[in-house]
Amino acid sequence: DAEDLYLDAAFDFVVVSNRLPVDYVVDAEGTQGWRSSPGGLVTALEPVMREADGAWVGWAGVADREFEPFEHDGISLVPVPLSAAEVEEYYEGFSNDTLWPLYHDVIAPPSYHREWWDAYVRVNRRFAEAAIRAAKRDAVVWVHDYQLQLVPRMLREARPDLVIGFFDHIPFPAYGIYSQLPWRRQVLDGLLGADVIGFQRQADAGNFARAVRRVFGYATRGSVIDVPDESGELRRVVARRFPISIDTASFEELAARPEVRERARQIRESLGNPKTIMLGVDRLDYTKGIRHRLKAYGELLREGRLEVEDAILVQVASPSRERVETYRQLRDEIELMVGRLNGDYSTLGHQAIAYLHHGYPREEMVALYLAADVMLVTALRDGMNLVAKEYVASRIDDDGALVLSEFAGASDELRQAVLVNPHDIEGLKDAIVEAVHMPRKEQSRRMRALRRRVRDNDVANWSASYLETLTGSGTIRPGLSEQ
Ligand code: GDG
Repeated sequence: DAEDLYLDAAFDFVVVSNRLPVDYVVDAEGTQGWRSSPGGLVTALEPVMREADGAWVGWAGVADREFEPFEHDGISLVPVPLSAAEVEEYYEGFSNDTLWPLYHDVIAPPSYHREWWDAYVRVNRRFAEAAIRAAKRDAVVWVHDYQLQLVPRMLREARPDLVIGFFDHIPFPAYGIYSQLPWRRQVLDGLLGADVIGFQRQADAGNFARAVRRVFGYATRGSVIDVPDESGELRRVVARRFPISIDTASFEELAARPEVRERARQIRESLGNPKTIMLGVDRLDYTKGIRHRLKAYGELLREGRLEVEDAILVQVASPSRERVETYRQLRDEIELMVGRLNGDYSTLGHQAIAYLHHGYPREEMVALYLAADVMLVTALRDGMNLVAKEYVASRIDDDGALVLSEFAGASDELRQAVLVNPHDIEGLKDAIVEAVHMPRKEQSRRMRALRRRVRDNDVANWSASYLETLTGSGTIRPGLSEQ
């Protein structure tokens, strides 16, 4: 009964993402609780959530556990349960071993398994149902990322009253690659249930529109796609770029704190105050181009264009998706390379690479950004790459140099970085050397322009501009779709 759908609905604004912005923690005494996992998305959406009576639907990160909806830090959270088998098939399998490699231009071979697809459909339905129960009549529902591409269509079918948004955080590949997906039709159809489909780059939106033309033959005009409903009537779907960003002010604030600056000085000192500290910060993922970076750095040492007495590479590789085989292999390869390079080039007094397979608190990350003269972002494919923006935002003294892959979405905006094609190892080496020797004046000219960019487009601008396109205004108002 349609009215039943609204029975426990309480919210005008519902965000749906694979993970809730909290972690479940049990301390030494066995006390259970929730800890915020601060990310850009929460920061951006928190104010909207509070103002608009919002809720967040997502998995709590613990398999085989059911949690009741609860409130944390003033945000209503609606947990969606996943079984251990679903985590394996929907999350590690279809999301991270099918879609992730496929959408990143098959840097690693995607695996296609029909059982994984079945689990993906089932879990997407569960997320959709949770959102349907949470959303008031005419509410705005904003679905995030590649794990939940079927949710927009499921929402529309059950609840045509809703305003439905989707944002894709990762690239959308060219049709020649996308067309490998055995379920290419269903996924496109799932996305087309949304009113607005947001992408990081114009290129992603273009790839999506082309796929829609090829698979369905629908007409597209610029960012508008005309999607016929069952009665043949055309519904207008917008697919365009909304480049995501960071909470710039909070990075600037951290970078100005005396204790963070002191920590940056300590880091430099503990590394022996070298002339140049180079830094890489990535989840340990094959899309990030860590191998290419290490290869280029090793050759520069071999050729004597860099010396371990003057330079060190600090590589933070935060643990990621460790139950997926490709990621285990990658870790072995990277650690073999690091071991070889250190064996070949380190001296008793000077290390070639400081390799850290850890996650760090935000303050420590900013201290590292402040300590680094050169930041290396060499992704082979990356939706945006927030690390590049965080480095820039933290450089409040307008110095330092950013080497940035043109295959990261961030390169559309951060034009004053030293842009590289990481596949071109000679070019990458030249870019690193250029960044290392960049005169202070030029660093400052470039960094000022880069910083202006991340200040002008911070994450609050991003969400406001998305929601404005979705709702016709920046705020969520009840009864919107009736207007
Ligand atoms: C996906 C897309 C897109 C990393 N290690 C630590 C740590 N981090 C933080 C970074 C940054 C975030 O994680 C990583 O964001 P990225 O954008 O660089 O990359 P993905 O994780 O692949 O994110 C990407 C993004 O979604 C947003 O749409 O830009 O393209 O792939 O914020 O700082 N943070 C802390 N300790 C760590 O050790 N505190």
